[in-house]
Amino acid sequence: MELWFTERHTPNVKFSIKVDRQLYTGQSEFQRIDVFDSKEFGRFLTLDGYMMLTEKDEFIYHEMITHIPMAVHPNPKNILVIGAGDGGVVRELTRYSTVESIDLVEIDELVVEVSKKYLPTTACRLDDERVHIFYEDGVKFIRRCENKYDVIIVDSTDPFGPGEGLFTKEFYGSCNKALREDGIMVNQHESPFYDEDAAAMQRSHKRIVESFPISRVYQAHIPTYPSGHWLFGFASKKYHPVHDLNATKWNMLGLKTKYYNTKLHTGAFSLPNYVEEMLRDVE
Ligand code: AG3
Repeated sequence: MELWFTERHTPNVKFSIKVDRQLYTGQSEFQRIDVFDSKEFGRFLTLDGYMMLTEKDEFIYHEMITHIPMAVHPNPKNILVIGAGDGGVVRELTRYSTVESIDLVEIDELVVEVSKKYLPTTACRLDDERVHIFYEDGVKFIRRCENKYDVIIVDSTDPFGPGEGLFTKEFYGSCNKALREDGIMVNQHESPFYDEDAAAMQRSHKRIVESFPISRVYQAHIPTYPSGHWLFGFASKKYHPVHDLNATKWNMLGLKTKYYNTKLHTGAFSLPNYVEEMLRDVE
């Protein structure tokens, strides 16, 4: 018997991974949570049937969403992470000894529990004493924050279901207010490739451009997400993602990364023409 996980990437395209074993399935108040094991990608986590991470390629996503803002901000001490209950972003953040506090706001406590149990390679630093976990809707949490954070990382699901609010104008406005005057926000920005994802990515970019003085988009290839071509948003009040990168300083930290490096940092902001055009259309 063959067992396969399939995510529909468009009405006409499916992506499948052969499954060895299903390790967990459960329904929380918010979503269906599954963990599978596979030969090709190791363990992987899906929410409502959408791929969140696999052990094989999560390093690309987590390093790119974390180290880009951390290398640009000259002194990031107070960090807010929204979503990210799998612990991947926190794992990368805790590697910086200069970070003083990490507030993790995850709407679904069960995602954290399941990740701790079945995904020890990502959920391995959630017990760090600098980490404070709040089980709450990020949209509501951030309304109460003002001038508090140096970096905000929005590690959301797609813009429907529990993560929908994390793509709204109101939310980006709250992020701006929650950041200090030189703060940076980075978010998971969908893909430019398939029509529906591209439309979501344009909507999101438009709202961020309206909410921040500096807003650029960068890319990475993530094999298990739709089309494999994925974008992140970099929004900031003061720092430019490329001109304000202090590569020497970051390299002096001596962090060993598998994907991110400071040359790739600069390159990641150079986008294909069709993507630049889509962004320009909404700027
Ligand atoms: N965040 C979800 C990225 C979107 C994936 N979309 C999809 N498969 N349709 C990933 C969380 C990792 N910490």
